[in-house]
Amino acid sequence: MSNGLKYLPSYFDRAAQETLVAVLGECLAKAPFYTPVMPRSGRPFTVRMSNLGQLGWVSDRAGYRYQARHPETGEPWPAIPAVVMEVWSKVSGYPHEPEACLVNHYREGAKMGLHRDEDEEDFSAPVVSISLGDTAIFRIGGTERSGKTETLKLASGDVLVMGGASRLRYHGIDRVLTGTSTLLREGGRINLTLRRVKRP
Ligand code: MD6
Ligand code: FE
Repeated sequence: MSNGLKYLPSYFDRAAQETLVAVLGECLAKAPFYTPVMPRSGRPFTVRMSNLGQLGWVSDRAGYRYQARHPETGEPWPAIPAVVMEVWSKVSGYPHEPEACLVNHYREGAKMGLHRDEDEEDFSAPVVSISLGDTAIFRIGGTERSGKTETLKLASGDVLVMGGASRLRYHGIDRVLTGTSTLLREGGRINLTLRRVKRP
């Protein structure tokens, strides 16, 4: 595909997904999910978040930004595990490492509004996303909010790369289909998005 959108269904088989969940569990024990709030309004997200890497994406009343520490524990984010870094080096086509891995957790009813990932300095790097657990309905449009959109189902083990002309397309999660995966003990969905934040 020349538009920079790469959908890699079943990139991870079940065994690899289980490994990822175990590794993530260790990271999340150190950097627990928390509930971010929207800038200005302070309205809570329905998605819970954590981060891995040198920088983590956060949202609070002051705005959206990347920062080196967990907003609640004050600790640096855990390192991005090697198995996750490996995905970036295999699929990103970008010669520098990502500094950030946002971890989104969707429980029953959680969703994510249409947005663009635009808090990074370097849009020449793609965003690489890994889905685990219940299937999500992912909505993707164009580079204008008003453009027409289409949907894609993201299932457990799928990888999606948004780069090139697709790097700044609007996208979001309409809903998560409860009970479609047995991967996560507590159910729900986890999504990892790997980002290069700073210009190399
Ligand atoms: C999610 N994903 O799948 C939310 N962003 O839960 C994203 O917001 C996203 O999947 C940039 C590139 C790929 C993505
Ligand atoms: Fe996004």
